Amino acid sequence: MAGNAHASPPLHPESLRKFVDPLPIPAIATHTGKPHHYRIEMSELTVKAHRDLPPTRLWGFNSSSPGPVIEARSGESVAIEWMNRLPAKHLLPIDHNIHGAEGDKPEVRSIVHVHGAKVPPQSDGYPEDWYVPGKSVTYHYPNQQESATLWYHDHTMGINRLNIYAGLFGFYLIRDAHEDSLNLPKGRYEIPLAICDRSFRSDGSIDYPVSGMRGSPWVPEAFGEAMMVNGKLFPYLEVEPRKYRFRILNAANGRFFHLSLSNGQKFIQIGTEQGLLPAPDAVEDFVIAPGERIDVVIDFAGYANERVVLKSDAFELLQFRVAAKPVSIDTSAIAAVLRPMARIPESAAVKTRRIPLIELKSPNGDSMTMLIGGLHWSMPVTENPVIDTVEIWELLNTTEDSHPIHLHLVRFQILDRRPFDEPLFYRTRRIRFTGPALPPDPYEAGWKDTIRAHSKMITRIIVRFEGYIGRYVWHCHILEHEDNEMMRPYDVLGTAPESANA
Ligand SMILES: [Cu+2]
Repeated sequence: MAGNAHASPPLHPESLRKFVDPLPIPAIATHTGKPHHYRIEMSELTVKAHRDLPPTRLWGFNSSSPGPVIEARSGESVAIEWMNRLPAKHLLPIDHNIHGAEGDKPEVRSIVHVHGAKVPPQSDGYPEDWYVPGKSVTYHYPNQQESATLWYHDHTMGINRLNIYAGLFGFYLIRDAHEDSLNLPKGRYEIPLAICDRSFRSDGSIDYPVSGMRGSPWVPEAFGEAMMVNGKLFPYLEVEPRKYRFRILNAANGRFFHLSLSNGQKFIQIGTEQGLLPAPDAVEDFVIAPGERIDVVIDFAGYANERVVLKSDAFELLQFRVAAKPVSIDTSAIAAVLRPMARIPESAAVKTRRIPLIELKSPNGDSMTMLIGGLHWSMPVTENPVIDTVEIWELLNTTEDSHPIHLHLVRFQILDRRPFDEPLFYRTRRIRFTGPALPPDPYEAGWKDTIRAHSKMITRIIVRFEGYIGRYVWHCHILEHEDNEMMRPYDVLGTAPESANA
């Protein structure tokens, strides 16, 4: 259903000529003159999403969506002044029934979170710490963590899905000496790819779906038919027949991408969200959920003069045009050992929490909300690990959807996923497993910060809570779920609570 009765008709992306626009490569952010200090401004901008489409109004950072790439070094802190220079009126339909977006709240608000960053709580971008146009905050990022592919995005209570859909996201890369020593492809041979889906109208404007219920536009999922890579529809990239490193981010609100290459060639995976894998791994195809990142090398040597398309099932996303020969000899390497990773033994866990993911439906079967632990955002904190302890969290998914669950502050490892008898659990709260525990997918073998909790399965992760004490959040990264209560605060405590909180 169209958001506006007077709007121009929907655009059918298949009607557009493919691969006529070069892939935009986000600029590296430049500091203010003071080293390690950045000023990043959120504002409205106009882009050409495709050669044959009229200009599109979006929101972005420093006049770009995705925003500029923040490049940080491990162990060197960075300060960023995040300035809200957005207009007073929102680009997309707000649902004032959603908690945190009530009618007494200003329409346009923002707060930026760096996804995957280990930061003190006061710089994490707590969803309720939003501010209005004309204001800014300065956040401090210690970067006391290994090289990794992070990203920044809006996290405002109740309108996060709309702010990100409008374009408020970008890459934040942490590098370190160990990664440098590996001699991976770099410079013009290292390219970030932010993938998302959108709906457009033929006048070039973006369209966000609405429920059709007057006054309650929220929808449980927003999918578009137009696939954007770095802000373009069907772009192409000229490459040399040699190795390239791609940092792939799923920046979509709700779409899972199933990526592969049209020539059947394999990706060489070198990392997950939180850094390098122990060893490279050839992978023919993989699923990447909203919020997840995957770090891969594609070697175009042997494909000179060919066209190779990055696709997600039937959707064509990006065409690589491989040149006849490389400009110079490819001296980059993919080491057999990237970064050793010790498995956290289950015996190290001081506590196991089993947390159900639940969907509430209206009498006519429509999804009303999804909840973590059956609790709303405003209810008291229930997850309160003690700093420097290890816990196992069991995500018991009773819903029909796979939910990408993200914990702020920490990195974790996946133990396994195991199917259970959901109707029995619904009636009696008892667990009866219906199959064996399944190991993580091969491409999930590294440090993660976002994990797909599959339908009717218990997904187990093991986490060491380290870094800082204080209040953080964890949530589903399907943004329509997150905005409508599928997010909970959690506390990292300095010492164990007096009485057991079981
Ligand atoms: Cu979800």
